[in-house]
Amino acid sequence: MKTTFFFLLLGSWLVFQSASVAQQKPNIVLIYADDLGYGDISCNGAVKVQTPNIDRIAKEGLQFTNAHASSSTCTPSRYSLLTGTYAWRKTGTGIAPGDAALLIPTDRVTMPGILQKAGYKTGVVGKWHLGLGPKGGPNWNAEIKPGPLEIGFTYSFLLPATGDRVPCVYVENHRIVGLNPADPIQVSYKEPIGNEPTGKDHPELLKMKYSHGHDQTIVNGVSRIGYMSGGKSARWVDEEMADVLTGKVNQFIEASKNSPFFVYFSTHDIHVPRLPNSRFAGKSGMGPRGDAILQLDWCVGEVTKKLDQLGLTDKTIVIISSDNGPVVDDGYKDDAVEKLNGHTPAGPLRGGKYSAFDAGTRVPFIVRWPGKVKPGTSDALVSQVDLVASFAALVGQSLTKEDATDSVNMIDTFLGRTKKSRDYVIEHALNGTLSLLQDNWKYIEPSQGQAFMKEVSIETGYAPQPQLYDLKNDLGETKNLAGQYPQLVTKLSALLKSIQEK
Ligand code: NG6
Ligand code: CA
Repeated sequence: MKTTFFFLLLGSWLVFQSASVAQQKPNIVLIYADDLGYGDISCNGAVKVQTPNIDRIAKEGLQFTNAHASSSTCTPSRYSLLTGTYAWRKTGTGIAPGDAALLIPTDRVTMPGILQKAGYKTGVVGKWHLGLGPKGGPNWNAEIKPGPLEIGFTYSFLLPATGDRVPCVYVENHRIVGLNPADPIQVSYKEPIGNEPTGKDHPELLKMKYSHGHDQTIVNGVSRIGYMSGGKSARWVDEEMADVLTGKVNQFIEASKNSPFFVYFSTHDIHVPRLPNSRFAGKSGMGPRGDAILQLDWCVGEVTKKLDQLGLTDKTIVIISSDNGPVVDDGYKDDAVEKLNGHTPAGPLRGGKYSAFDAGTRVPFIVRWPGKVKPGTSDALVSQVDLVASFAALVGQSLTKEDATDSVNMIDTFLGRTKKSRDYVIEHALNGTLSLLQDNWKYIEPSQGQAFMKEVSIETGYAPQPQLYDLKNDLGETKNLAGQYPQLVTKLSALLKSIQEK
């Protein structure tokens, strides 16, 4: 009798234990938009364009006002996001060409690797832009590896680089999708390959003209960065991309619904070339850039609808963010400038994509976990580089001192249990300039470089002298207070230096 009672007690304790462990393993859906500015969504104040699906997640979740990507361009932000280390510590992690080798060493602890170890199915769908294959780049006609599957993902469906870079094909796990071996694909970033027309020589063949760069091989009526030939049956159709990627995300969720899963949905929107589906074309009144925002919002709606249908909403953390700030003309004549219609992609912030000013990295950041994360807003200073250590803590994985060295466990802040800020946040700009944010202060280190990028019409924030801004009273970084607070400049630049030398 006594023994039966003991085993009953033990049994219910075990059930309780496994239930609480299971609770610690929510699914994670990370929707990472491309070039989406702080002010590009209606829940952050946009009025010319509406994003009801993103707004719903914001309303049901926690909306951050001071969250940062690690860099104001894509490759370094993504490198930091997935490894928990600053990309600027490693050379060759700037905007990657489409034939770059895998940038993340396969022995590195990564976000998907940690989650995989904790029993998660881990998928990546969408823009990769972190290189593929061994030194020298991949053999596109054979097995393409190492890649995401070698750094912790169990499934991948990728645009190898970006929408505006060749090769314009999808890579699923180790293979190009739909490649006909009789029509092998060749890629070069050095010289023309094959005899396919380029935008430069045949502008009459273009359905969307380029404004700067982007004048090489024409695919689907759009000239790209880089040359490619062959692989005709495998080429993507830009107007179908959002549907294809969202479909793959939802298939992955469906197939993984019984185990905890992590999906990194790296959208193509709203990067150039902006060629949204005909369902969205012309709908925003702001040209393709606004239409691409509508399309992105639709993607968010489809994925969250899928979670609802499968009864997974309460068991799933949804995060929506962006890899860097906004740009209006990023190389194609797509009416984005002409039809901006008073819309402010950066909201109240100065600068944009590429820049050291805050619009470069301060991006939308929303966390929803019904019943666990209290809806509201948080003005805590946070960085995407901390998601690695924070997810590790969430799922009970330990990190050694050598792992994810720049990542700090901020899970309580991300889940809204506290509004505690990170001690400091570092931002990286296109030319390598670093800035340090601490409390209400922002220090931008001196650097050489043009103050204004004419082609994209963006203020960079580069200056030969140190800059110091009080973001609490001057969010738009208009008054350089470095001369007024020399001691603070010395302190913040010393802190930055010590972190650089770490
Ligand atoms: C720039 C491209 C720009 C974009 C960017 C990368 C030109 C002139 N400009 O070099 O169009 O592709 O790289 O964007 O080629 S990111 O979001 O992937 O960082
Ligand atoms: Ca980007």
